Amino acid sequence: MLDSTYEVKEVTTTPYDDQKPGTSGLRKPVEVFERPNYLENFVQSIFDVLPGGPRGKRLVIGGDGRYLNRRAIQTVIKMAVANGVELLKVACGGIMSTPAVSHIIRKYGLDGGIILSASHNPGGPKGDFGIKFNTPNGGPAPQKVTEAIYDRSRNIQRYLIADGPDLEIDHLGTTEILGTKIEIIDSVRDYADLMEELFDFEAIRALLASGFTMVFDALHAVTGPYAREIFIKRLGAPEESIRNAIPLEDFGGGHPDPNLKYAKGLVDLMFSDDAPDFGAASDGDGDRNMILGRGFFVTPSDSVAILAAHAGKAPAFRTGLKGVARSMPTSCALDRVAEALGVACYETPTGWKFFGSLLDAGKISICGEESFGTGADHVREKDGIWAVLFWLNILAAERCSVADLVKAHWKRFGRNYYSRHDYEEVDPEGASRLMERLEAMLGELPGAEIEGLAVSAADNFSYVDPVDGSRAERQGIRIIFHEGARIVYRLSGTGTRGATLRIYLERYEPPEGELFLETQKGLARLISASRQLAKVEEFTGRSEPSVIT
Ligand code: VG1
Ligand code: CO
Repeated sequence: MLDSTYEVKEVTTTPYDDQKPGTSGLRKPVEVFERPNYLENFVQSIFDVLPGGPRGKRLVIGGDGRYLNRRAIQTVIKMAVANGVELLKVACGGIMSTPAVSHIIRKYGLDGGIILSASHNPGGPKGDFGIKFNTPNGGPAPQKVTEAIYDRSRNIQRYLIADGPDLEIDHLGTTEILGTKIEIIDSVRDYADLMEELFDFEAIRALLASGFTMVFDALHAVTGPYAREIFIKRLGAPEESIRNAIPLEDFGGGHPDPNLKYAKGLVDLMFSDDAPDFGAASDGDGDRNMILGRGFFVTPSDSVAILAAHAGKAPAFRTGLKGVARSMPTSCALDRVAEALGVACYETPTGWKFFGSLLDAGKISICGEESFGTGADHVREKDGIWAVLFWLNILAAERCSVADLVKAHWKRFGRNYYSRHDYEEVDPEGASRLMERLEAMLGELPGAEIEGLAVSAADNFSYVDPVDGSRAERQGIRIIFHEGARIVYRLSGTGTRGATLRIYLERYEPPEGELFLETQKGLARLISASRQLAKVEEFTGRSEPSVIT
């Protein structure tokens, strides 16, 4: 009991007007979070909108280890104490992946969790920071909750904090301050145990013992300790199978974003003569994954489709899938698998929060996004290590190469050529004008031809949640061509500097067609149509995207 050293203070504050959560929580440059009371205002806003208030609630807090993580955790602990929270589980060292937080909320029946992360955005004093609230189902707060937090943040007048020394968070143990129980918990064990229930660890162990080689790159972000426990300790992979496994406050200076540009070290290795059989990486907070074979990149849209097609090989899905879902810009490869399996395929707006209600209602088992996010009903977040284990489980059953598995999939279902072109940090005004112009053109597009491609439909995607009827409007402009080709335009909701325009390109090639073109070649006509139609160069000043995946 440390009561006498802490004193509850009520601090008068003034609201900020920019605390609107985006696709995945509140994400801003570190310097913004360092403004007086910026973090405190947002945390108090979260507490204030908890149903019935914060008193007596049971919560968990963890983060991705980036700069500001440790300081912010101390603030949250002291505010939780002052607000009468009954129990706060704190990740040891402050480090816990997003899917692991989701699991802890569910396993211990908590009232929610706070995740300190800006996910794939760079870290360090000049990088980004973020904070996100997850609800009792373990998932990101749905829109009505994030809106309530935002409203509260614009009116906040005071917050409560227990003044006193920082708490030691690097060793497991329990302590109590002013009636709040604080438990420093192992970040890894519960999660690793869950994975062992879902997948055939024995088969994966046998695969790894048979000479099959793998490299997992944690990009100096949160998954390092998880990868060590699971791949090395529990599955017997040799030490050199994990890279960049120590979490660093600035992720070693890189973007902790597992894609072809930012995970370059791994990509170069996988395309070299020394490539192992399997390569994978995860992002800052451990919810994304990139899968590679020797000399082969698996697009995330194909990945989720392939996982669904082979789901029965994992113990978790032995009895089949209830249904599947993908975000709207994700390719339709998954739809074809769903059709073959005879299950429903839902199309949701971008962002994991929309999958939550489908998962809770038991309508889907597996879901995914084109942005390297794949997940299932075991938690309510996308899950990087889970996806890697799922792939290993399938490869252990099939005993073939990654490339052969993907090619066999295309030969059965056809191939959805797919790519995303990002124009990062462009002028926000130009980007909005580009979108407005497209929106104004929607009515006249059907029937028109662009680069010889005939438009069959055009809209700005809106979504009605089939479970609770809530609506999300204007989630991305879709231009649909005959024979299943699509261009989608969206502005990012996670960027913190300028605007990011994302253009998603997709074209379907049937099994008997030309399946093995290089992706950008396979999409060449569509790429040029996408730039021409939206006058991308005129509005953004860029002739080429900054990231192609
Ligand atoms: C991006 C991705 C989206 C993902 C979101 C959060 O959002 O496109 O698919 O859900 O990041 O991912 P946007 O609005 O920038 O396109 V993460 O790894 O922050 O949790
Ligand atoms: Co992430």
